[in-house]
Amino acid sequence: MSVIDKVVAREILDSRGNPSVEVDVFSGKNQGRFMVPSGASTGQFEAVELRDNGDRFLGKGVLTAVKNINEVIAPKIIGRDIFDQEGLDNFMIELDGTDNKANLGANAILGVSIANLRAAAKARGQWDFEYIGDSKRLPCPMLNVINGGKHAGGDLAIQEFMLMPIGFDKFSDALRASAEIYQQLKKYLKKKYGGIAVNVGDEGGFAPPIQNTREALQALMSAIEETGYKPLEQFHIGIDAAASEFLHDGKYHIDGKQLTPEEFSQYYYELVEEYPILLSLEDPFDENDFDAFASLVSKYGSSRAVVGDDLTVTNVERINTAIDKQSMNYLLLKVNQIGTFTEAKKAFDLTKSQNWGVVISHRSGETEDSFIADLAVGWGADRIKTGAPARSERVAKYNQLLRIEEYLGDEASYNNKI
Ligand code: 2PG
Ligand code: MG
Repeated sequence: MSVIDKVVAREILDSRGNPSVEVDVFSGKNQGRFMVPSGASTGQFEAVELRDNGDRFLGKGVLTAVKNINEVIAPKIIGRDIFDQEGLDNFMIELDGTDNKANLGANAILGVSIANLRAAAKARGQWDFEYIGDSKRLPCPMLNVINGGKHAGGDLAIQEFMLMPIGFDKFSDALRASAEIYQQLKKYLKKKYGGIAVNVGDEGGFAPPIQNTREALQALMSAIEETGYKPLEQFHIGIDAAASEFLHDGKYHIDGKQLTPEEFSQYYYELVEEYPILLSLEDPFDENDFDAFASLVSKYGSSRAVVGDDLTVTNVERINTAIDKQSMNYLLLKVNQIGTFTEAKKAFDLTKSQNWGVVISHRSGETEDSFIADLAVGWGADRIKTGAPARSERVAKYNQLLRIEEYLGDEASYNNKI
């Protein structure tokens, strides 16, 4: 039997320069490590990310979470079978004793959960994705090339504008084409708005002084065409509105206007009609407005991806509400929204039981950890969203997908379905 011999946690820095948790789990000569990410446009119902408050790191230190791992969790899990992932996760949930991991911290619990999984994969001599599941399908990447909202310092309300390379046979070709467009977009933005336009936001996408959605979409369309690719045939576009972030006093503040929820629905209808390339709409409305989400699903059926992120926070209870109300047809899955591998898998399975799609997602505060690339392949997730094809914490995931594709050779497939 392979058991946990030692657990060591430490405080590290994430891609925004804020502290985060890193955990090592040791079993004999096998070591599993996980670096926990952190969001900015976090959903109200996410599991609790424990921060120290006080003076260190302007209150953002994570030494309490680190201590919880080293002194509370570690002594109680030494000797556990590393292959009993569900047992470990359930044990930590019970030890925490709250329903949102407020005691020990989701950042503490998740670190141990995934580090254990990786130690187990090593013990089996497998890649993480092989240990996680049987799928050999590479996900379609959603590459965030224009950053707005909380991830940038400008006036663009919509948080993310993403390239979706649908019309390719291989992941590596899809990534290459997207990287080419990213470089072309840089030239386009520089020419149109000056050098300041190619500064980048939290996820490596450009943060130009664009103030409205249509202008950003137009920039993307131009970059796709100027690079020689065909909109619709080869590329679609996804957006993440993260709409809760610009809802104030019942109105959505966007494009210099203040829209009621009804007016904002109309705004989407017109946008999709003008830009049929718009395939995926994430968090289009406030995170508690299941009904507004549902109206988009009933209008578009499966011809558009209506994606729940802050709406559902990778939480089966919220996903069940979305099922009852038919509020979405795609789940955005972030492991740190819920805090254990086992619960994330339950969210995945529940979503798939509805024949809905799943996008595995990074956070805006990331690390060089590439676990979510393996997760997306192992589970056979439909899509992965992990930022621009630039900045190492973003490309770490795309690069791991390139390695996996190479390793799988002819057995690899690519999800180029709409
Ligand atoms: C999102 C994410 C990732 P954050 O809203 O989907 O892009 O942002 O990590 O800030 O919640
Ligand atoms: Mg989102």
